Amino acid sequence: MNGTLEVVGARLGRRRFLIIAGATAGSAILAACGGSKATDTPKPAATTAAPTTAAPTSAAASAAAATRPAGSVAASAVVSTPAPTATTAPVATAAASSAVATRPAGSAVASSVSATTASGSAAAGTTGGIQTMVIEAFDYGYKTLGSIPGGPTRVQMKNTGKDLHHAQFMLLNTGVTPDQLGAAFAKGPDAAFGLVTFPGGPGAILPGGNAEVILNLPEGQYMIACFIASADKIPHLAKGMLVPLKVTAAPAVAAPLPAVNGTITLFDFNFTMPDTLPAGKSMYTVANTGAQFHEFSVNQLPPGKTADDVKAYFAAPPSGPPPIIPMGGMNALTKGNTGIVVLDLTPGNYVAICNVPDQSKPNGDPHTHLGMIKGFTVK
Ligand SMILES: [Cu+2]
Repeated sequence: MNGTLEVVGARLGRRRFLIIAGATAGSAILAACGGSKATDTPKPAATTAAPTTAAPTSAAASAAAATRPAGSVAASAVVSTPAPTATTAPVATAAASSAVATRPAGSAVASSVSATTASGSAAAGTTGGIQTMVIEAFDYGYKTLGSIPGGPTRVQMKNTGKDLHHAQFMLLNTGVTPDQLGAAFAKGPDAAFGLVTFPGGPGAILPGGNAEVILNLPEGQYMIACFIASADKIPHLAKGMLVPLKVTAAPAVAAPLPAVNGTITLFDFNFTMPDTLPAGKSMYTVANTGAQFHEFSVNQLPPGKTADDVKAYFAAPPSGPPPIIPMGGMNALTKGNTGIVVLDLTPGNYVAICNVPDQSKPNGDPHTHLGMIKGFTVK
């Protein structure tokens, strides 16, 4: 078991790590710079063809833009005993059911998922006709639903831990089970990422923060993972932050997606986006048109720091904390996929970065080394 962890840690440890001073906790957080890794393995067309989010419509603009409540339905208790070989978390019997899926710290990635009850931490409801899925990320696991219907889903992640966390959704290729994916992760990212596609997810957010995205989830077996590593350089997914999510058939009539402020495009290797985003609540469609998978990580710059400082930091071996404050964003999207990032930013200077590794070669450098750092202003 330790050997398994060492393998995972060693693989991810090859990449650069960055130290982020937690604005809330005030303590240093060591986070993996390399967020994820993929091989060039062709994926079945069935799992790669469908974009996760259709073009937004303007019909539901006012309804969706104005509200962001937590799940409005209280979570009811679902008592489950730990399942030794569970491949899925307990199926929610109703939208109000919730589950906690974690593993003990130090357990192998491939070990089984135990599920116990949650109370109020995970809930489902609807907002503007779109269902809401609440994820609590803690040190080290997620409290969230084990099963949701497909279709447009507002995913709200709150970080109640002391570490930096995100929630990367992964859609398993047809026939791949969560246990198989867990076993692949134990061999390293290369083995695992050939088994999935990426539909996005809430980006990295500091302790106490919230990150939100809207994903149009097709039916299938998913897993949610945190690739960020702590000071011990072990990615959080090896500490319990790798949990299954079953997405069942979407309702016959899908809820309309909300209107957005615009589109942010990810490509090999940069971002096409406005130079200025509005302060306060805004929503952007994030589309990956590149060949590789990419993320849109939103980071505020501390006073006096510039995007060039961030570029200089990533261009050299990391020394000390990078001049960035993680503020959410959209986690990795496979080519052709889109999602909506929900932002609530204060005025200031920011950078969008992509920490996903270069997939054109084994153990490629993060895209931050290939130019995927773009400054923008919020006002
Ligand atoms: Cu990228």
